[in-house]
Amino acid sequence: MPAEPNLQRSDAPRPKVGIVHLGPGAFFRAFNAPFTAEAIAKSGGDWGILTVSLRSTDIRDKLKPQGCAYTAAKLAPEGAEYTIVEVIDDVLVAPENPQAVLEAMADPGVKIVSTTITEKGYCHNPATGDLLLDHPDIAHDLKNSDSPRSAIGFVVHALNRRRLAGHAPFTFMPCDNLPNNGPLTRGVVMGFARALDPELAAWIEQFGRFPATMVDRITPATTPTDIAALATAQGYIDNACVMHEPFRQWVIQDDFVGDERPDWGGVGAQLVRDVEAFELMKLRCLNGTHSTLAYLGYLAGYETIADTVADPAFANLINALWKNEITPTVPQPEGEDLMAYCAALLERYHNPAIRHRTWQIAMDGSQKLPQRLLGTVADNLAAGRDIPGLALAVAGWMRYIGGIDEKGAAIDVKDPLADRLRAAYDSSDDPEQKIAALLAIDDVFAPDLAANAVFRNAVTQAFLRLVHDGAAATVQGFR
Ligand code: CS2
Repeated sequence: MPAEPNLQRSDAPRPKVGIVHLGPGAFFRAFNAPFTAEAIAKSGGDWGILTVSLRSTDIRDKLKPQGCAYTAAKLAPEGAEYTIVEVIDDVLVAPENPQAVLEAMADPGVKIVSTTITEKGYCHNPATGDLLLDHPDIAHDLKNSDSPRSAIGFVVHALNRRRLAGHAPFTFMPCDNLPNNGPLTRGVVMGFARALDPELAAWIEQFGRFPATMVDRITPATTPTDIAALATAQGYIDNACVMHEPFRQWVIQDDFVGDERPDWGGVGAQLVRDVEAFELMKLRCLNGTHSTLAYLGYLAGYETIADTVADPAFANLINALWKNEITPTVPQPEGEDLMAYCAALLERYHNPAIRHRTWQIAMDGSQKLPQRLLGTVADNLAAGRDIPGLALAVAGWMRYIGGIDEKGAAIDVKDPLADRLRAAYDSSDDPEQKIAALLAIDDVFAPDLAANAVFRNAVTQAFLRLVHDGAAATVQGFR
């Protein structure tokens, strides 16, 4: 049988580049890029995207042989739909040529720089939101204006080039799951700029724009099995394909330099004045329960989210979390119905066509917990409400980062703080001491939360149950 040919880009005209996007991972390819391609198809505009990998060559090596075209596969329980996306103009790998990246970002034709670099890419303290000036990449970038390593370093040095050349700044639009990501990003950019040059900082303060966004589409990492299934279905090999759920929601604060942006609103994005309530709803209702299912589901031996929620005890746990502990802390955003939103989430988690691994979501918990679970904990404590489900989720994370599963096998814990977390976990055999050592890590736990006796006690009790009974039985017994 002949092998399938590789996907090739069509010869449709290419839009000029108007966006530089840092982080061309699966989420960007399943979400931002198709939205932008649709906006161009509907309303035109020079909004081609130059993407930049900040570290690995992997995505460039997959996309370039295909002319940067790739397939986005929409996987519904009743079947798949495939779209070939042709909006990426090129992929640069920053460490190979940081100058080329800076030049691209400084080009006045580029109006927007956006990011999907995951939480840790912002080099901030997750508990406070402040830039980590002693982060090795930030310390490096403050001294090396021509060869930055971090996204923030690239953004500020490129903004400086634009200022010195007399151009307007680009809009910097973060698209990661961070609380209030616009103001947070403005804060880390300003922290860097102030440390670099007060005049530059004043210019960014005056002219810079940092729209907040809420982004949502479940997009598991692509596997070799996905590539093979696509080849069977479509008759070509696409090494850069992405698999995603049908649902998508993009809420964008309409605050762009010179009002210049693609017509995302024309293709379903919500352009609003205030994103914060949408972001809080999404981080707490979706990502909070996603992380809960990831840690406890992994410990219980479940490979994917769909497998985990197929266990009625886990579905019951997150239903109770939404009802009793999460939605009471979330103001209802305009046009949303919180309980309907959560019911739809459960449906989305059940989608059997989406194989989203618990291990993948469990990654980088130190960067995720504050906005997904701990803010919700703090609000409940302040209101005098109990936190049995949230405490169990936090205890599940603690058990997970301990690095040994319930059968005694090693867990491959991926987290920028993995070594610190493990050292704290291993610092004592006494569970209370262990938990005290973890709670003392103030990149994750704000000191007043760590000191709260109700919280400490609830987490300790849940942790003891997990160790004693295992995750499956503990979730089964959850009331
Ligand atoms: C997930 C998110 O990996 C994770 O931590 O919770 O990537 C989640 O799938 C998206 O935020 C959904 O929009």
